[in-house]
Amino acid sequence: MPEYKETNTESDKLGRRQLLRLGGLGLGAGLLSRAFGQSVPQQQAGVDRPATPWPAEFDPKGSAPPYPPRERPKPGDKIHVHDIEVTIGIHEIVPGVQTHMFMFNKSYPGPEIRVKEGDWVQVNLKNTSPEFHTIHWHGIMLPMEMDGVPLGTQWPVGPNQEFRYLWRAQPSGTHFYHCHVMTTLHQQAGLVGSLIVEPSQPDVVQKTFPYKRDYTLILSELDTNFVRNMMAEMVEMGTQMEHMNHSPSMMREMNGRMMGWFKTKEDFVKAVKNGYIPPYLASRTGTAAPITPNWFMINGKSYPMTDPVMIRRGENIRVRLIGGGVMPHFIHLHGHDFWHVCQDGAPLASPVRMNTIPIYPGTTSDIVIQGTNPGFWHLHDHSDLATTNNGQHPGGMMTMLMYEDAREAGIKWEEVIAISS
Ligand SMILES: [Cu+2]
Repeated sequence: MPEYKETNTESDKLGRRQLLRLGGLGLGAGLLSRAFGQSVPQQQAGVDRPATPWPAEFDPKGSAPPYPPRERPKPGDKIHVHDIEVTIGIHEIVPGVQTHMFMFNKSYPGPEIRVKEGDWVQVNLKNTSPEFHTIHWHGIMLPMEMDGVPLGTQWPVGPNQEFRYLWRAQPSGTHFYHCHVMTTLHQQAGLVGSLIVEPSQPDVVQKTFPYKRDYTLILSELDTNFVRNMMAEMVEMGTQMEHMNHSPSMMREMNGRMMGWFKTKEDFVKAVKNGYIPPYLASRTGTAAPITPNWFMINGKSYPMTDPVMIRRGENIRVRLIGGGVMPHFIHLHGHDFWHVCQDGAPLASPVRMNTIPIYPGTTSDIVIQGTNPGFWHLHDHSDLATTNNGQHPGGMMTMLMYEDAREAGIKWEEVIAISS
């Protein structure tokens, strides 16, 4: 059992004095110990200690960036270059349901970025949509100027503008990226993708549960009415601007400096006094309407169009779950328990055995599934709402864990795509 080092703080000294006084009243730990027939650890009054000591190897500096975050690449350092273009495209959720969305490289979710810890990553963002965007690197310890917060760390990237992001991939683990302009709207409208930083050497997960295959599952929702209205409003705005000016120069002039901002709080207060109407005082229209998702997706698809997760008997697989939407989800696996091994990219002090794991917006959880029970098993959000397609069961955030060798294991099973139940 690891021992705590004696500290010598003021509260500690006080605690000991108080304990001595209690002892004088005949309420010492020894008496309690005899009463319960076991030893009772001595608590120091006024000192908050966990009942179970933290691991001796615990390092409070463990949350610091592995590399100095403001360092820049040295000559000769290898830089991974990614070109990412934002456009408006059409995405099919299930057959018969297509919707206009923003897209990173014409794909929803955006392409997975997978690099090794310590690698340099340069992303050339090009915006050819008629809206403003940025990219926020969620979970990455980078220089502030690369964090992608519009009017916070950078001017938003306007139509036909470009921005170059450059950062070092750290820390290792499951992360993601998304647009940070009106985050809820733009992320919901398509601008989200996974970002996997692999450790430079096998991590504790790989050592404990050797695996060859890993899967990324981005969980998200979509209110098609809301996104349709937003897109229509935006396209209309673009059309109006074309009417105003038959050359693309007007669009070229639209840049981040045209968005609503003030230099100081005083400027803002003065402007309101002089008649400026902030958006929150304007009548409730468009973007202020409540969002009611009617589609729930894994990697942009709803059941039955979700991709299955494949496994074999005796195999470990790592599944990276990403809360890329605005609602919590409760991912449940049938027929198995799994190990929760990482949270927000970092390995847990000890894996946790469970069969249903909550995934909140903005969080990532890695789980390891072990191939111990051949068959075809449901893997889905346990909230009823999220297993519907436009209000109809079954659908939504649901897929299958499928054993490739189930038939060899003697399982008889007929594949059925259930559309209505
Ligand atoms: Cu955006």
